[in-house]
Amino acid sequence: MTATPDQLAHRIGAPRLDIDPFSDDFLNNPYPYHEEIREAGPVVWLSPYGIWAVGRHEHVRAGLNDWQNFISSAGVGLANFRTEKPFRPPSLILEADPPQHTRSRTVLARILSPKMMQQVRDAFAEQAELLIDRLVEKGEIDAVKELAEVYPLKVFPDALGLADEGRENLLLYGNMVFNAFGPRNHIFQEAVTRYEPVREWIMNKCQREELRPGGFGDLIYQAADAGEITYDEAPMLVRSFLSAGVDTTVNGLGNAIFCLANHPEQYDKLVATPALARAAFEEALRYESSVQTFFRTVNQSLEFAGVSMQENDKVLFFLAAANRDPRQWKDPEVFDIERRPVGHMAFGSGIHGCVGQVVARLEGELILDALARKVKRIELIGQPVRRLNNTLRALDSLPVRFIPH
Ligand code: OVM
Repeated sequence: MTATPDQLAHRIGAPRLDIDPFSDDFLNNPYPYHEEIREAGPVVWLSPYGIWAVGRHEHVRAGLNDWQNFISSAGVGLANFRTEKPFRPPSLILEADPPQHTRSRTVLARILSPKMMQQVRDAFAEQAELLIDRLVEKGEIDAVKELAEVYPLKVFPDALGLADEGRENLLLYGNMVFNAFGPRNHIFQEAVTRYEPVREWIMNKCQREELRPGGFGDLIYQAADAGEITYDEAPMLVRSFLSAGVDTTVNGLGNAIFCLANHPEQYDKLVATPALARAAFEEALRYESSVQTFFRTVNQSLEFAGVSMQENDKVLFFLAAANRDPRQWKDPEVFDIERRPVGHMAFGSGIHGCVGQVVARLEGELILDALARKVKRIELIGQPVRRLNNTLRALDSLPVRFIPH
């Protein structure tokens, strides 16, 4: 985005920071930078990309709830689809505004409903039991490779109705999709290189023949049968499940176990009261948000928090910074599973708020509940290794020992 001197003059009212939110340094430890952005002002100009950054809870929430002014159809990454070619055909839900967004969302929200969660709950619970039993038996494990990646790759594709073969390709796809919301930096390039060989596999899995009748994927095609969406839209909405349904929960679980391993007194509370499983997962989402950021695009020139923004400006909303904003949370740097962090931004907010959050919460609850009942103590036995991603807070490895009751 190139701004004229005149446009830049408008921006003098806002603080400017020379921070690259997609640098290795930022992504390794974003929290000091989040604080800098929050404390500089409600809206900050990030000069390396010529974008706005919003890090305070009140303003992240307000921006995400104003879908008419902060639109998604021009992309929710750094690229502006009005002027740059999207790296893949835009999502019909994430990268869409009403009325298209509403039609897509209605179908996906019905499939991912609380009622549907009752139907899959027993199957999801059984897999959590089996997995944690197996890992307790093993003792020393990598909680990312053997737990956080394994569980979502089992239960979610099962519910979608995908065959077993090649499911690990979904990790490469999710990793690439979430990197593509950032710039074309080395992290993105490496993700694309790893994804390239599985591109055909992913696209093929969006076809009806690949999806077990009655599964979440087939239910999208049934919505097309009923005339709610077109047959062209159905595979694209299956693609949304494949894009957003795995890497998000993988990192939600990985981050939750990371938090509990680093805060043994909190894990003790969970063991004493396994019914805290759902609350513990929620607090981990606040404290280490899997999805750290999303962009919006300014539809028409406007004022936001006293700052003039121009049509087509990109605005980066820091969900994870909002989740540690001291204006919103008491002792935000304290991980406390009894906090009940209502209003956290980890699932976004407004019409684009995560449509799959009931699935994510179910997975989080069932894994943490099984852990609490079967594992007395989680010991870190090696250095956790980060996986840098332009959007996700992710781990590559988390070596732990599970001490059984
Ligand atoms: C989609 C999509 C992709 C990534 C994330 C997401 C968090 C949605 O393709 O619709 O939501």
